[in-house]
Amino acid sequence: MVFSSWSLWRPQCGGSMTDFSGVILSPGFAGNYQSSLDCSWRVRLPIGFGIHLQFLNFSTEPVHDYLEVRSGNLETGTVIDRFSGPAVPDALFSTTHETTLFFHSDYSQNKPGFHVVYQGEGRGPGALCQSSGRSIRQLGVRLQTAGDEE
Ligand SMILES: [Ca+2]
Repeated sequence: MVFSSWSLWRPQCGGSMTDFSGVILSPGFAGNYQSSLDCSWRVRLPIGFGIHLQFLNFSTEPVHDYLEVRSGNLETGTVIDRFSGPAVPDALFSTTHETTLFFHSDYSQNKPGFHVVYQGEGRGPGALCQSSGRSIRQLGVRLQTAGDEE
């Protein structure tokens, strides 16, 4: 029993999560991660939910090893932020219902890596209306600008 729950929680290189809360650990945490890793963890929640990310531990080789937080999936998502070095990043909120964490390490100098917890949070119908209202306004401005140029 103890052995099976340990293997369940053993840090892995990447994963796919749909739970409303969870833990993301660099491979081998709290020992050092390995060299030459490219791991991605994807969190998918229902539309209308974002996730809070909280960094409990963070340490990578500066510049060469880094953790990226991307909105959407690995292929088409945009990078929200990239973290590297010894400083523990501040908590952040990803507003998209799908968020990907991507970790890269190069060929040398490994560190303990990271321990991140996430928690889903509904943005509510008010938040959704607000963001669509903003895109309509932006569209209006673009149309107006295009008209002025003609
Ligand atoms: Ca390295």
